[in-house]
Amino acid sequence: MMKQTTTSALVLALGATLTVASVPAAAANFNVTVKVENLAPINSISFAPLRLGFNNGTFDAFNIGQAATAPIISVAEGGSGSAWLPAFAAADPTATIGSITPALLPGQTLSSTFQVDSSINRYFTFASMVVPSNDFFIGNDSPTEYQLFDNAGNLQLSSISLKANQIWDAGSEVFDPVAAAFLAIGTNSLRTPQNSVVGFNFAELSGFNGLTTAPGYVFNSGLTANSDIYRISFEVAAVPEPETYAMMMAGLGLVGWTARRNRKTTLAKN
Ligand SMILES: [Ca+2]
Ligand SMILES: [Ca+2]
Repeated sequence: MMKQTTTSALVLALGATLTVASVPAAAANFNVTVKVENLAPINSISFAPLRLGFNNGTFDAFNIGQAATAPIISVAEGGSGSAWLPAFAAADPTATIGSITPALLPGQTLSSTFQVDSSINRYFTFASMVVPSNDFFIGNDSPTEYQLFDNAGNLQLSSISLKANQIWDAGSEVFDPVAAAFLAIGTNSLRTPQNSVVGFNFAELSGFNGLTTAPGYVFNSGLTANSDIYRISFEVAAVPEPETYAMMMAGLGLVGWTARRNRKTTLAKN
């Protein structure tokens, strides 16, 4: 951040010519703006903050048909990702990992920008709790399902769209409104182990119909298998690379030398 501030000041001081040089044609680093939209019907599901990572395609937090791991349970049962985020960082230390907060109610949109080296972090992995629920979430089962950047490092995927039939039940906590997150009557810390496996399930959400949510709306699922529920969109902008800083520093030196020479010339004339 400090470096960027200094560079911006340099660019301003040096003027338009060097500003052009600050956008290399073959930049490997991007500022990626991620926009998330809750497309579910009014009064239907909301989403906890999105947990995400631009990565090398090796972190895999869950598998369909298998018991949920602690990392994916930390997303599915509480929304925090308190085990998912550190497990991701441990498995893939060079990944860019973060969150888009706060929760996303039906019809709402949020966005956030992340700096990504597209030459090493070509894949996008995400997870978010679906609420109200006991243990429902959205996320990619295969870590290589969404390749954002091609082998040359250029963006090749502009958005990910999800439908209701892509909602997961972690299989870790039984359905129970009084132990569900996001309901006025629910105590999220309560849980009864389900001892099942991860599988698709959106139908069970209608069991919460008619109950008041924490933000105050009365829940009505309104979902069918093909209902649009969520969209993640990507936009990229180049970030100045180290060589660019070097060019600008060299440019500054040149300006200084020119200024000194002009001053000497002026002094000589006087
Ligand atoms: Ca998997
Ligand atoms: Ca469950």
